[in-house]
Amino acid sequence: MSPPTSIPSGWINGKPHHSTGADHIVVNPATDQPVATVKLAGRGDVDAAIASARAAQPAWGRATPAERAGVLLALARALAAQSEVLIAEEVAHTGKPIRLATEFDVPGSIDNIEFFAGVARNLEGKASAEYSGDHTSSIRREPVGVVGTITPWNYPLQMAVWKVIPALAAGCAVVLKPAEITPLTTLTMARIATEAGLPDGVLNIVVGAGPDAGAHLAGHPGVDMVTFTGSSAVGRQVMTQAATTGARIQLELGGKAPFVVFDDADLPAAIHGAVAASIINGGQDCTAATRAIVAPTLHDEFVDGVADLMSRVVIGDPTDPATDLGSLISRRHREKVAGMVERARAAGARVVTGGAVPDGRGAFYPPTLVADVTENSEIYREEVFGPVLTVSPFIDDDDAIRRANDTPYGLAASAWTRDVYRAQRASREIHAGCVWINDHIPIISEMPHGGYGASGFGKDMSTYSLDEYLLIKHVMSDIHGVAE
Ligand code: TXE
Repeated sequence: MSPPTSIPSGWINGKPHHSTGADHIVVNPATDQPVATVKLAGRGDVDAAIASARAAQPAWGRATPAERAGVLLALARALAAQSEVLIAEEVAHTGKPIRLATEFDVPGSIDNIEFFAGVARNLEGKASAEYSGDHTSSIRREPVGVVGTITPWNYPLQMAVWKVIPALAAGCAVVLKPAEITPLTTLTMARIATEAGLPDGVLNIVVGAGPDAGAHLAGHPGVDMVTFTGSSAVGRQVMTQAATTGARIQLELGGKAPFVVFDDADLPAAIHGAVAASIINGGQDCTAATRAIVAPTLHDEFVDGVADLMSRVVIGDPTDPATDLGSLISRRHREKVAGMVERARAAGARVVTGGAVPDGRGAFYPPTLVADVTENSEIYREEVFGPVLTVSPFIDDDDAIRRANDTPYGLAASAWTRDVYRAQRASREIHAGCVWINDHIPIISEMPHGGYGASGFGKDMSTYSLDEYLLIKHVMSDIHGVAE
């Protein structure tokens, strides 16, 4: 076997950057084979990336919105032209199905960039208004400055795009630390951005370990804002690190999305939706359906339908376009998922389908349905982040809403009903940043994504996201000219 390709430790000031840190092997979790080695970036490399961003930001911030939009459009076109490379890399370091990378990760990223290229030209401030007889007031929108971004491994390219692109559209410069286990597509995006005309230093990447490079970035005085997607536990640490400098923060943390099926729901649609939304990306999606909460009259039929459909999911080689479910991100993560299912079983829950770790290569894990779960059990309360759905009956509509909200998380939820009043009630009373009605999972660049409660705060995507990266300045002018 030939040694894995050596990749740079980052992209700094428009060039590949090589550190002298420890070797890290990037593994294809579906084959257990190494795909690349990288020398991990450390604190000095983060310092260099921040210095590069600080030097580049003022000129980028002064570029006209049309100039910034032009570069973003060029980047979108260049990514589209090189999408085959991005798809192959995304599949190789995550083990996700190529169909998902082809239909969602890469085109979704490109669409998001095109959206923000348009939004970049709509930096709305208030025009002049006179609230005092002697002054005229106006609002300027200004870039926050240098943004430090830390992203996870589940959607490496999309998570980078969601954070980086609105920041660039606003005139910020960025230092991005991807999860070190999935660095390939972020490095490729940075290279393509430079080739597409993004000025050197406006986007910098450092591939380093979380507690080292990540923590240093989050607490660095040269960073004006920290954005993070990842676990709630690390999100809290990042908040503490950012608090040492007073940087602005935006956090997208985990979820435990309820999937509420009322007794008038279109049951086949709900069954299909539950399976699709619980296995998407191997369930390693913070909005994935995790807790089916089902009307007692439909519960048994729902369990049978979901179990049947789960047993027909095509699991295997991620590079095969027929595959629905690839591997999980790592064998270590699979141990976590399998451990939670085993502990649920030991505590008396019923594993209706799935729940067995397959032999052989790769971190594969089957679609798994767990019934008869108690409300205080680990599997019902904690984020599993695997293709695992629990199902429990509710008593009445009040109980359904109570159960949906019985979690510290609040990222996403869905309600399945044909009754417009039930749908209205669910959309008002479920405490989450997104409530789908008769669907679960779709997202669009124009609409915000972000959580309530333990799922974090601030938004990705949409014009709300652009606002995160902009400061508001009040300019107040005396209208009398030179004072007498
Ligand atoms: O996430 P981490 P992990 C959840 C999911 C998963 C669990 C653990 O439940 O099972 O989190 O995954 C960087 N200072 N989500 O351990 O550690 C790290 O290098 C600064 C939900 O992989 O939160 C990576 O770049 N940074 C989530 C990023 O944080 C640190 C997606 C995320 O990794 C750091 C992923 C530190 N001290 C996992 N420690 C979602 N919301 O979609 C780590 N990092």
